[in-house]
Amino acid sequence: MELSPLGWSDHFQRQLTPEHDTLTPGRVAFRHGHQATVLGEPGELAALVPARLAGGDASAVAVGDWVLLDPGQDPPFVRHLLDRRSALQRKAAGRSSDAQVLAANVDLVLIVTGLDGDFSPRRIERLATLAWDGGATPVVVLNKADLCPDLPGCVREATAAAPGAEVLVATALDGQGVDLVRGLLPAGRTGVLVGSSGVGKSTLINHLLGYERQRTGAVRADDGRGKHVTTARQLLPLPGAGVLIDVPGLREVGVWGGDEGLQHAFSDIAELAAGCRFADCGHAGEPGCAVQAAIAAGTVTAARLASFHSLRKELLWAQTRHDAAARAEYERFWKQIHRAQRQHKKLRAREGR
Ligand SMILES: Nc1nc2c(ncn2[C@@H]2O[C@H](COP(=O)(O)OP(=O)(O)O)[C@@H](O)[C@H]2O)c(=O)[nH]1
Ligand SMILES: [Mg+2]
Ligand SMILES: [Zn+2]
Repeated sequence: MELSPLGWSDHFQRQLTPEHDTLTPGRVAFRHGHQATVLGEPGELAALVPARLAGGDASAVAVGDWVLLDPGQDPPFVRHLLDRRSALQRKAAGRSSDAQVLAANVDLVLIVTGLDGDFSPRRIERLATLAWDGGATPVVVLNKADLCPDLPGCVREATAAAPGAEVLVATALDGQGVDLVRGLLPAGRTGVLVGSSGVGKSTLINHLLGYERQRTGAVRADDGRGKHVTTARQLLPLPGAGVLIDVPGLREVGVWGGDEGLQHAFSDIAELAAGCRFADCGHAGEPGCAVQAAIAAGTVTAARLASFHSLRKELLWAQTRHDAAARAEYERFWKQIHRAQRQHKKLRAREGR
């Protein structure tokens, strides 16, 4: 198996030193605890992951990682985890402030939504924030177009929810739109599929692979969701194209990371904010707010601004757990909101409203 179609690049080559001469690079296609499936020049290998790389946090081996294997051992042993060039990460479950890597070294995050009731611009915003934050580019895939009564309306909403992202329309059931997805993933590129269960990810994957690799779930008539068909996170090389990482059933996903992802995912609001009268405008009712003006003019929805505020709050909160500077920023954020609310009230009182 050649490495470059799998995503091997200078970024990884540069990390090799002479002491690594006896080791073999490979890409992690699957991991369960200490066991991993690694794709490399010899083909597909079952490898062992040592305890220090087998935890649940960002320092552990994740699907999509490049590792160096010791082929002298049986089974081959993972010796090194090479530095990632990007990663789709979410906040780890529970009270922990750690990140969990869903997919490593990804170019594109394909946000798949079904147009049969699953469609939610708010979820698209959340996933786009994670994508930008991880150094990847989001792409929105609107699937089940056959079931959508207002396709142009949904495309418009999705486009507004993810500025800078391509929006594709597909009916994976009969293969429509599959070529558009394949076109985004030439050899060497990596895409990760995310979305709720039942939106058609496995159907799309089967088309891209050209055979029925994955079971697909029938939709329950009562709630429009797919039956629970559990599969694990895994990396799949596409014939004649790049690789795809499947992250099944991602319903709850906590944002994690810095502010850049959010600024990118809400670039329209960030740009408008430059025109607000106050440099630290919280867009919460201050006078001369360009964002509120855009809402009044109908170019930005109030729901989108609310989503921006709540993701920002969530992000800052996650950061406060391990970072005093972020805690100060969090407090500043709330002070600003409260000040804006007070100003707003005063203004209204003065205007006799
Ligand atoms: N009507 C319609 N159904 C689809 C489409 N794509 C997938 N489905 C169906 O939706 C259900 C869930 O699909 P599946 O690929 O298992 O979703 P996953 O959970 O995201 O992997 C299956 O019954 C599919 O046949 C589509 O474009 N249109
Ligand atoms: Mg599936
Ligand atoms: Zn403002």
